[in-house]
Amino acid sequence: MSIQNEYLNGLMERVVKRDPAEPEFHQAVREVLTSLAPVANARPELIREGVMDCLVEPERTIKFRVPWEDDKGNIHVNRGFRVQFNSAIGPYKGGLRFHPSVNESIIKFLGFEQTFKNSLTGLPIGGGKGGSDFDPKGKSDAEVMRFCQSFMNELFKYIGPDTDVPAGDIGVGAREIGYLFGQYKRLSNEFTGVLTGKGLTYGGSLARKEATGYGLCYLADCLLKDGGKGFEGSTVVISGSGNVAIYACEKATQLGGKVVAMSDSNGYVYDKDGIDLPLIQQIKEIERGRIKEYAQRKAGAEYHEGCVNIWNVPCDIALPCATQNELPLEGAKALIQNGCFAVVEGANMPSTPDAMDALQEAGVLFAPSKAANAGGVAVSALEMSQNSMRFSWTFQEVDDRLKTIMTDLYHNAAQAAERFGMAGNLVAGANIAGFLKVADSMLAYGLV
Ligand code: NDP
Ligand code: 2IT
Repeated sequence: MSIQNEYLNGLMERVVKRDPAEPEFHQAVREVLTSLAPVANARPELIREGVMDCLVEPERTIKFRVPWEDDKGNIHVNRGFRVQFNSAIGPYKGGLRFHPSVNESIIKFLGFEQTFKNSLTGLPIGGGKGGSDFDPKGKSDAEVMRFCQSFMNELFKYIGPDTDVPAGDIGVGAREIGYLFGQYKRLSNEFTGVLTGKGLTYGGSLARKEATGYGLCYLADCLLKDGGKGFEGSTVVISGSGNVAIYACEKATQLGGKVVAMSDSNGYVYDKDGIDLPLIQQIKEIERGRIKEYAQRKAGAEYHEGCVNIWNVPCDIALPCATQNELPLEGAKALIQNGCFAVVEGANMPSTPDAMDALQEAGVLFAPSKAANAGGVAVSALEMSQNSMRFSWTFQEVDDRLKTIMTDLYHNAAQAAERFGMAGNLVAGANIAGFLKVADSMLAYGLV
């Protein structure tokens, strides 16, 4: 669909021309500007006052070299990034991704999306993202530690508990956050809530580890109920087997769903009896192994090479929880053909634009990532609050807040879509609701 506002169309062209080699960033911006056209048509001051132009340009991009030494004494040089996208409603907040595919386009798309997602949580957090093309896979703990320390030696100059608060994302979990936090503490001589996703012994929040996956299912539950469906008795397929996928599997199962397939970047496992989550956790969280080992250890389970074929597994509910553009048009068609009635995005931007269009046109209940996976960053913001208070809430307290946040978020996005004549379109609703709070703050500041 083209952008139904002439100015925004021109802006989109300028974004592409300015950074032609950033396809993921263009994809994220095009989706948002398409949704925002009716808002810009109704409120021309947003264009006149420069809000739209500022929205698509990061406040600051930091790019740095990260030299580190492997266990054999060889020196490697990776590239580090932090994109501080928008601080209109709070300190920059967003994860760090360590994956060989990381480049400026990917970090910019993630930082851009984060701005709207964080606004949707209703909490005071701006948008940012960072990472490196470092691959933690196959590295020893000592190598990961040296890399994280070198990364933080540079990053620490630009972050702070009231400035920019990073967290985890792909390839950055509890181990990496520990090394990063330890180095920040050492360099700054301060113990502050500068990172979230910390270990429970040094300022982490209960339920942060579970938050993205749980929040995803809480939002899915609202969407399913509105559509006259539910997890109870449903067959569920979840791509990925990392932090988001594992806790989505746990909550979907608790809510009465049967998860029959999970994946990693090499392939997927199908278990008709329902995924044995403790076995997945043993393989992925403890042994840092590959998902194919599941089929070797679990009677009756099958392993199939090629992660994208997971969408051919018949299911009622699909939860893509691995990475961007992992659900292409062919996958969407297979889901539709097999009677899937809901797709709820756990990963950031997992559906390609044509897949998203096909799912929505077919009447599949669809929740986009910036709404559906906001539970992780929401509990990160609760971790910041607890750190500031030097106090911690119980698991139940955090989980209850998470549930309320996801329920409110769902209704706000649904109402925003309705208000602008797009009832039932959560993609547009999430973009609009996330945008309005940021935009009104930017207007209040004047041109800065
Ligand atoms: P993890 O590193 O814990 O897990 C990532 C999972 O995705 C792994 O199973 C990985 O497989 C798989 N994966 C990664 N790249 C690809 C690829 N190119 N193709 C297929 N599978 C792939 O990361 P998270 O679970 O934290 O993150 C998953 C997604 O959720 C990301 O999009 C992230 O941005 C998003 N997200 C994460 C949040 C969080 O709190 N952690 C919050 C909100 C969103 P393999 O082991 O083979 O690489
Ligand atoms: O994409 C995301 O929202 C995250 N990776 C979590 C960010 C955070 O600051 O907790």
